[in-house]
Amino acid sequence: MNTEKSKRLYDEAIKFMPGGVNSPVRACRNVGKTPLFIDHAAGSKIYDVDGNEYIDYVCSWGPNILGHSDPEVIESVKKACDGGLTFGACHEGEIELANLIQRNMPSMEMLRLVNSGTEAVMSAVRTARGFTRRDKIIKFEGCYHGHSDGLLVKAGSGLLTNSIPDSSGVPKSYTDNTLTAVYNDELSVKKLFEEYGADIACIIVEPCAANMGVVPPKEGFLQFLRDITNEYGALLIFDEVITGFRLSLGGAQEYYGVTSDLTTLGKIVGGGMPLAVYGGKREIMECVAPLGSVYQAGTLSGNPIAVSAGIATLKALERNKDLYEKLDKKAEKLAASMKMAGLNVNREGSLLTVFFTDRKVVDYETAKKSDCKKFALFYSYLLENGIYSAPSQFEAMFVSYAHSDADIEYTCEVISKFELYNINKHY
Ligand code: KE4
Repeated sequence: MNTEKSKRLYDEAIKFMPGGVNSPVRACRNVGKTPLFIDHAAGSKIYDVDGNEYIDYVCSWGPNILGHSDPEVIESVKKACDGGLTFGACHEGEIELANLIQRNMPSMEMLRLVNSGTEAVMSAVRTARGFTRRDKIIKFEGCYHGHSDGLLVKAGSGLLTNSIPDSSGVPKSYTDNTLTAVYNDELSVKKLFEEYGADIACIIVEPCAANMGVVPPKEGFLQFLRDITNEYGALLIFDEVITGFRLSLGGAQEYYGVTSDLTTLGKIVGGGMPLAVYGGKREIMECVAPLGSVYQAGTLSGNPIAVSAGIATLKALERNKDLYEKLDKKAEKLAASMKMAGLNVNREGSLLTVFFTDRKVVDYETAKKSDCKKFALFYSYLLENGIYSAPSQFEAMFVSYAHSDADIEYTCEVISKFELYNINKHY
């Protein structure tokens, strides 16, 4: 692949932005590459500035479940732009989007639109603390909930990728109230409740972890979290920024049959625009200003352009009744080809990760055992064959509705040869 223009642009970008990027995991440092600069994307394809075409399994880290540049979403955004970009005031679209969210995720009896998953999680945790009048929270090692100070503890995604599990610049006092447990390990949670039970405001969890790579919850784990939070009067927050509208129309809570007190959404719900949501039980959300004393605000929250993209996306998901079944079949085909090639893959719905460790990956410790150098080979091999995937062992591959059978078959064929590639070229 000729990527000369990307390289030239990267040399410019690093003069302005740390690592030349606006989000660390895009930097491709840990796969020994410099990032591609993308010119445009449509459907399942993404095109770099050198004119190379790739089948895209990053999907902008999840939002593009319909594929890139979905005509209805684009049309909806264009139409909304004609009416003005932002009012800083109420508009009807907010009600329409809230209704679309609530009728698919009924546990979100009351909700607030914000601008990023980080903001949604930060606000949900503050609301849980305000409602319970308790300070401590439990998160799980390897789960990533955005970059608000109190959650940058043994976090996944870019922190795991760059081996900085706890960010500098966060005063110890900001994380003193953040307790960490082991994902899929009920005993580690029980011990924290036995020691701190009365002071734990909430558990926040990715109901299917996808920021240490994809690590599904073991049978009964989510119900256990539901039961123990009920027992101690703590709230259960499902961070569904990735799983919301990804695993099903009702998110992970419908998919696994366990309902949280508060839920955060992002990515898909904004249709590719900066929009996220937190919400849950009415009595909890009534603590949020202006009704209650938990303060949260945002200049561009619920702006008409992002809202129009969210509405168009959720309407499309509701209309395409076969979408989730089709996504599941496509992802299953990919997973099967990975297993045939001797690869260790975790899959949940249309989320997949190939791990380069012989052991089953069930938590942060087993995920960290993965050989990131081998992952980098896999990443480069896919890229050289026109397949664009996340440049990190600790992220997910996303399948979209736009991935055709031909895309999937081609990808399976490329993966099937990886074993040979490994043997012939690198081992
Ligand atoms: P944002 O602030 O990036 O919109 O959302 C933060 C967030 C919260 N919760 C979960 C479960 C998330 O996965 C995320 C963000 N995900 C990462 C990728 N795994 C975003 C990509 C990036 O950081 O560049």
